[in-house]
Amino acid sequence: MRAFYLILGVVLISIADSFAIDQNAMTNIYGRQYRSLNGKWETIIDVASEGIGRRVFQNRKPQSNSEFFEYSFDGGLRLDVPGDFNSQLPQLKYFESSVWYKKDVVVDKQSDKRYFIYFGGANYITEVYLNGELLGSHEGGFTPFQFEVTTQLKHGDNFFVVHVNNARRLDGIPSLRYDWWNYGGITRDVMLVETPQTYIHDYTIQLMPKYSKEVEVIIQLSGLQSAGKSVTISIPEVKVERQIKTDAGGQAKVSFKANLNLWSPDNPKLYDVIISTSDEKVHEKIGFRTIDTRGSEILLNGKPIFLKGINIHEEIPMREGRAYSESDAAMLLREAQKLGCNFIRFAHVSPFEKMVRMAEEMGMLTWEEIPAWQRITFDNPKTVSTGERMLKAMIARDKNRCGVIFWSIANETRPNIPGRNEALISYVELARSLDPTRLITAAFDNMRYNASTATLTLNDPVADVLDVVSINKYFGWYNPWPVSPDKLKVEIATDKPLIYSEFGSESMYGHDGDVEQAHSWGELHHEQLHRDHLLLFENIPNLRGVAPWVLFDFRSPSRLHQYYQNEWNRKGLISDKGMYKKAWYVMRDYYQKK
Ligand code: GCB
Repeated sequence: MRAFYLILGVVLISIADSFAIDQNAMTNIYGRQYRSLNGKWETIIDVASEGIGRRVFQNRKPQSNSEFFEYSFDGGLRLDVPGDFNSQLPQLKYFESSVWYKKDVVVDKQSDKRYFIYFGGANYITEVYLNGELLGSHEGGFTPFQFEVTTQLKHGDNFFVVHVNNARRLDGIPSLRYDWWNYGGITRDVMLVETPQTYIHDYTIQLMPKYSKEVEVIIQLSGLQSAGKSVTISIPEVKVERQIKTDAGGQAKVSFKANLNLWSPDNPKLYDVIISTSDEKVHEKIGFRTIDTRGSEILLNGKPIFLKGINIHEEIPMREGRAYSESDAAMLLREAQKLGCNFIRFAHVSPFEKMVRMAEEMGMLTWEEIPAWQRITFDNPKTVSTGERMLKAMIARDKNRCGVIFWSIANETRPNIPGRNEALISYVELARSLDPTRLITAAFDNMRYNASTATLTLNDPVADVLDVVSINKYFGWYNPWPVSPDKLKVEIATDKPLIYSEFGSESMYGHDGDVEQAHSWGELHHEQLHRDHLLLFENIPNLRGVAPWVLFDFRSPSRLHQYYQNEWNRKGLISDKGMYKKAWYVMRDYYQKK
């Protein structure tokens, strides 16, 4: 009897475990058996968030003459998914509240399968309902999530209702203020995923850190049969095939040496990797490289590298909407390529998965960030754990992308924000424990200028624990040059690699202005400012990468100059209409010579 309860206990614990795992998104969604739920969804715009009280998610219809419901999706606005709602209708441009989405789905349900609804991303708080019942909720605009629907899904007719609210929140990440458009809604792909009863939930396949030829593989199954199951990993091109058995927790680990042609910007080689069990086969293109630091060098596959970078927002300026499709990714990434970049800082988020994959195929090294932008309420434990979840989800989704070399834990947060140092240091530790194969960084703007020595320094406990320190400084724009650029010394984290992760100024394409006047919003001043920074860069011994702010002019409601800005941040090297500004040529020439 005791043995029976013991076994029952183990079974219950593993069910609970697998349930917990399943709420985190499975890896490599595009390699799964799924049905896209993209397309038109019926919607209700709900400015005052009345829909919860009215139980809109039940989608009820009157059954008697006296019955009525003060809501209905029928005959209403239909919005595109994926796609932010703000850019789909002029009236929604400034909308920051609730939208209800509904989709009818007919399912041929198989009794030997499990089913999940998967969201690539929705901004900012999302509640998902199936056939009138709440499945769960998710906070955060830029990371994927899923809910298992195996028991709730019916054979035949079903309806999903999704409530997305993009109101700014003091306790959110980002918080109330940030310098980009708050595009809300179901902004990324949605799919209904079908898996076997025990399925391959997650796997990590990467070269071990430090210049090494050892590939480490960790595979996690989910389901009642996940213990003691055989799993095979193979890379046919290099004749690797290993069969391993999962442990009691459904995890299998193996490492092996392989003669791999390493991925790099000049050689973006990816291999077809296959993970399989008796029930399932998942394919993915994976590349192998190592990224390390040695003193102030960044080493890619053991060799020093300089990062010729650019900052990119997840926005298509010509459409004035959030980027989400392969053609959007191709447009943005090709422009980075034309500029001569080998490196992209995805600011300030983890962008949609197809963009990260395409960047890797093109040989771009990339930086992903959680949107911990400037003032975050780090003294609120709820906010700190939201950031942790974002970091985990970002790493979980893209840990097999060799192109991603940096996880960034924050942008321009200040040490005097209560709780900030403890929270960020804990994020660094968390990121390292989850992923030892990448470098951890953050961008700082709290540098001090010492006039007597003409030196810029940084004193920040968070910088001390990073692999690579990154600085954002707008000399010639927010701060006048304190001395001429060639006289300025930068002594920041001198024993580590330093990245100049933002610099720039605003200009209107086609308007020359006065080279001396920032307030002329002219291209001549913008161009000269970039030239001046190139002089400064020559003096920074540990500089290992630069990234101008920013590739395209982008929309931001906090830009209030009615003539030159009119809700646009004009720091793009390329205008909102796609025209190259003079500063673009300065950077293109610099990158060609580097
Ligand atoms: C920054 C921020 C970035 C802004 C930029 C600006 O330091 O990191 O998000 O858009 O400056 O233009 O002020």
